[in-house]
Amino acid sequence: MKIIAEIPASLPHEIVKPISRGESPPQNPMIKLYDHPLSGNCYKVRLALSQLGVEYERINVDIFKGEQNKPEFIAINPNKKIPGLVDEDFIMWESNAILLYLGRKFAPNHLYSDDPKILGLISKWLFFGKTTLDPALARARFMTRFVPKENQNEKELTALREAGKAVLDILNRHLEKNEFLAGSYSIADIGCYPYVNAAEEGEVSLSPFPAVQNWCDRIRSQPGYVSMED
Ligand SMILES: N[C@@H](CCC(=O)N[C@@H](CS)C(=O)NCC(=O)O)C(=O)O
Repeated sequence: MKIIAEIPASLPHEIVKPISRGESPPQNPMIKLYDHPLSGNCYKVRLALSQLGVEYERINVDIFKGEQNKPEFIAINPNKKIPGLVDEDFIMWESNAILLYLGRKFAPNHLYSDDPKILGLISKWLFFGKTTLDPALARARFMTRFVPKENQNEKELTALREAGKAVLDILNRHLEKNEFLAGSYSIADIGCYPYVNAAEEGEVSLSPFPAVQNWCDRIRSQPGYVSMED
């Protein structure tokens, strides 16, 4: 399989070294992550790479300048969205699929399991994340934070915030009885955390959901945790 994986010269990039200096899996050549600091979908991949102890190359795609629409990026993701991940001659896009790929690639590790039931639970929450959670909470955050007030659609925003609360209610009920989404801490939590943690940027309060707040605190205390801003 031969695939283009050249870094477009126009995109700034840096090497990110893992915080935790445990057993690092061999990485040659280095994984490349096409990324943006304000993207929750990219952040979940950065968080997973950090907690897996993987060194990687972080390449900034300025989505606010439309760099995701350049031919060199479309060659990586024809859907014109970040994150994109290039591992030697293998390309991945779709953030939660990337989490599954990284979890399996670096197995065994504490974030992933091949046990059919655990993998089923992990997949369930990652699919819920993509089909239900992110479309409500990520979209509410995007509309509130990045769309100028005069272009915001209040009716749509209200519906998104209500959908976001319904998602948080589902999570809260689960987390009242469970420390993490799929048993122990896993890529399922990493996949769902970024837009829950950023819910208030979309004016969806976390206060009515204490079990969700405690879960966010538990995630922040996991080894190798990095924040969205790191
Ligand atoms: N389902 C995709 C969504 C990716 C996505 O929406 N990325 C945003 C940034 S968070 C993006 O690239 N937006 C630019 C655009 O849509 O033009 C995933 O999970 O990877």
